Parts: sequence; C-alpha cells; structure tokens
Amino acid sequence: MIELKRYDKNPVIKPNPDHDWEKGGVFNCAATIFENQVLLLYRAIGNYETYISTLGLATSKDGFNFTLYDEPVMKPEHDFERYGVEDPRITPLDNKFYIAYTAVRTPVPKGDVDFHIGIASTTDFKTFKRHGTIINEYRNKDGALFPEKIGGRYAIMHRAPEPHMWIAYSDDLKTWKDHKKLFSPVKKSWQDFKVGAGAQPIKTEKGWLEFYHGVSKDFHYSLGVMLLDLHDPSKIVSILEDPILSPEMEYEKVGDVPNVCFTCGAVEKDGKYFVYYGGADKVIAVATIEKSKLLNAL
Ligand code: BMA
Repeated sequence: MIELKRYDKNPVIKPNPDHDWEKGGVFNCAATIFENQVLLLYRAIGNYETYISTLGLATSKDGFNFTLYDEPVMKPEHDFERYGVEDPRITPLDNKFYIAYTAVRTPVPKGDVDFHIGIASTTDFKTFKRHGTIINEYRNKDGALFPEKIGGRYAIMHRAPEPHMWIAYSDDLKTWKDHKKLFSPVKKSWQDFKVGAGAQPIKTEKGWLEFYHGVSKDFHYSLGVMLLDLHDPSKIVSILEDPILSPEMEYEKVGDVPNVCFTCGAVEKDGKYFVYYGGADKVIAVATIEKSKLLNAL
C-alpha cells in the first residue's frame, strides 16, 4: 500500500500563544516554491467566539523548519469575506501567484454559514489584490486553480453542489462555465460521505497530480491521490483506492475538530512531494513521498 511518510518531528507549526491572531489554531495551508524556499500561507484562528480566520505566512529552506512572521498577511477586507479568509490554495499562473480561498460572508458559529470561492493574486506575498468571488450561484469552497490554460481556457476544481468534486472552465477567471462532475463519494469506503480538492494540481509527465480529501460517514478526513488527463482534466486517468494518509497520530486525532488530515498544498522538492496538511484543525504537519514511487503506483 502506498502511503505518505510523516515527518517525525511533526507538527511543523503550532498555535502561538503570544500572537492573538494565531493563538487558537493554525492549519490548512497552501504551499508553493517562492524565491527558492517553501512558502506556506496558513489559516489562523485567534478568537473562538467569532472563529474568523486570517492567513499567516511561513517560509523554509528545507521544507521542515519554518520562519514565521508576527502579523497575518491576509485579513478580511471586503463584505464578501468579512467572516474569514480560509483554506487557501496557491497556483502560479500568468507570472503571478493566484490564491483561491474560502471567503466567508456570514458569521461562522451561527447556523447556515454562507461562503464562496474568493480569488486573490500577489507577486510578493506582501500585498494581495482581490478579484472578488466566483461561481456565486452556490455556496462553494475547495477551489484549486490549474497552473496553466488547458485547451485555451483557465480551469478550476471546486465543490458545489456537494458532495462531489467539480471542474469548470473560464476565459477570464471571472465567469466559469462547462461545470463537469469530476469525482463523487465511493460507497462503503473511507470516502463515502464527501470528497473535495486538496492541494493545487501539480503537472507531471503522467497527468495532473491531485492530492485531495475524502470524508467518511463518521467524519474522518483522509487524503487520497488521483491523476487527471493533461489535456482533459475532467477525466481521471488513475486513482488510488486506499487513502495515502488517515488520522492516526495524536495531533491528527485530537484538536478543534477530531480526526482530520486536510491538505491545501503540496510542493515538489528534491525528488519528493511534500504534502502539507492541517491536523485536527489545530496544527500544521508535513508528510512526504518519492515522486517516482507515487507516479509508478498511479
Ligand atoms: C471542511 C473545511 C476545512 C476543515 C474541515 C474539518 O469542511 O471547512 O476547513 O478543516 O472541514 O473541520
């Protein structure tokens, strides 16, 4: 069975009691390579009453030891994200970095929360330009943009209507059409409740590599992996039947939400994939796998 190998000193980032904005939890982070370092944009919670997320920044030369910053780099700025910026995915595209994130529009602890996929872009990870929200006809999250145009159009994975993974296309990154169902929950399995995009898709010689999440009926969040056709990413060319990471360690089982491994980002480095993930909505961990081993298995 193919599984990710956890870093033995996980978690790599924990809540910081000295920073009000990230003392409650740090989790679900985007990952990219920026200026020869691994860069993470991570979700941070300060206050449990409001549960409003901001995004913090962390950088690392080796992918394991991170330098952290005192202030969040992205905070809610507009009405459409007033109650939080969550679960970012970074995609290098058109000489910028685009960020697809969950823009929360109504208060989180109060019942039926409304959220959409927000799009922002940056070149320096200091300032972020907002491009509004997309696919607004549905409550939506788990947006992950592809890093290049495919067949002349931009492409994104998203998650509405639930519980499926969808793919859609756009000429301008604003209007999205030709929505196709990409993948659905699998009966009587570790992913029988819902499935959603995880990391930003990564281009390989065999297809678009996608580390995604699957949720079971007892609310365990595990990671799976699939390969999508390079020219038609609505087609799955290969998918592993078993999860590649499931909640087993204390930091994955016990936290703010129990039994959660949730990825929003992975990078290729030194012949391996480094998959960053939130453990139990509380800490950030990393697990790796050799590129050749994974691609041979798929
Ligand atoms: C999902 C997302 C994630 C979260 C997970 C487990 O729906 O909202 O942000 O990590 O639930 O709570």
